[in-house]
Amino acid sequence: MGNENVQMWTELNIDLKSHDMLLNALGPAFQEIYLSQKNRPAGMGFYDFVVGDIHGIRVKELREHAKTGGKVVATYCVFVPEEFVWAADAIPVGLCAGTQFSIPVAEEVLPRNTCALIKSSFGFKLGRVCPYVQASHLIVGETTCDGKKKMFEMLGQLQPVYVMEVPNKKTERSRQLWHGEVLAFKDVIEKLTGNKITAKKLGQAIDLVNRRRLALQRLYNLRKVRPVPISGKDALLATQVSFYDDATRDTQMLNALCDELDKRVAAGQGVAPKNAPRILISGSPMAIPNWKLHHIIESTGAVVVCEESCTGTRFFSDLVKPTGENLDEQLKAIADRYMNIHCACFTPNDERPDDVVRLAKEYQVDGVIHYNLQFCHTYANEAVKMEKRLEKEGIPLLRIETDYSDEDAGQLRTRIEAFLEMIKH
Ligand code: BJ8
Repeated sequence: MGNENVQMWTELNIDLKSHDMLLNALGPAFQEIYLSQKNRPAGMGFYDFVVGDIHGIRVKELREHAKTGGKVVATYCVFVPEEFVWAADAIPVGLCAGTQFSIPVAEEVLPRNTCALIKSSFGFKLGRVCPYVQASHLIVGETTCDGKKKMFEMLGQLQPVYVMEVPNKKTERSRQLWHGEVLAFKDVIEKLTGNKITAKKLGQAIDLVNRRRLALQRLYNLRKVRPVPISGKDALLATQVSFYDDATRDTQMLNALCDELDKRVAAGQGVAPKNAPRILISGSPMAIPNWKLHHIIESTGAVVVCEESCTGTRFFSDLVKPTGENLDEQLKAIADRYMNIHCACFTPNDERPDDVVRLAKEYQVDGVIHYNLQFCHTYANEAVKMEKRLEKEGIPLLRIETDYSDEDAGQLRTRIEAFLEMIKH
């Protein structure tokens, strides 16, 4: 198995030496952050296995797909409508970009004052340490934030990249632009794969992705219970894995995990005491292996019960409305669903604070931690609005700005402990 993987990575032009260092760092971190947790659901065994073989079996599946002429389409943002990729018999993969490891090499090219997510993703390509990037036939970017769209220009010099234009406003004109972009994306995928996207195939893909969204909704609904039956870290991991696992298998595993959590709830069994402070995290996405904030919060005795982020509710809250097998209606339903993602890249974006207030109530939270990656101006600016809005609602908020390094871990812990002390009733 080991040798087979090495051969596969060599064929993918991976820098084996750096790659070894990356995997060797991941193992102990996962052990400390995840495997040391007590009272975990047995269903998390699947996710532990996935992380344990993070660049093995799934990459092999992608390669086998490619050997039979199938295509792999990599994405960085939840705006890219994966339904078209599945409908053309290609496989979408949400790329990670959550590690400090790939940042130094990226900083040789990108400005240092770029957010960690952008630097990490670019560094994966430059350093040739990510087999998912290497196995992709097309990377799909988007014009969400300035840092990303300029990085995609540089990435395009190293690998085929297509960029979708995401509007900045939510006006009718913007919706029309987005509708046109969705149509154009369908054409791009048809051209890449040589497969026509029919209404039947698209209907099946809509159903496939909706089922996974429903399974994630089910998992999150279980987190509303007190005591909460699963840790925030574990729920985050299950969500992160959904970005690149096979959608059918992922849905099955999520539902199996939820079946187990149902039993825990019925027995009143939780991962933290009933009175443990419940925290909602709102802000930038957390890609694998970015577990830093959850780990700090949960090792202070609090529990994260919800993430209002693209590795949280923004990923799955809305379904694509099933419309039957009419291609025009399906395209509209897809475009409408994706325009409803309340990313900070929109102006204005008043729906996001509304979402946070609603979620804070639904998940019975004691406080919100607003998380933004350093140098991410859109989320940093929205933090100001969020603070005012939550103050009005009487919901305590702590603003955190950080990156992927561990340098500020002690300082963050102190601030979080003080916040928890303040919100204790
Ligand atoms: S829909 S949140 S996944 S863009 S943190 S790279 S915004 S400077 S990640 Fe995002 Fe799509 Fe929006 Fe979601 Fe830029 Fe900010 Fe970095 Fe960001």
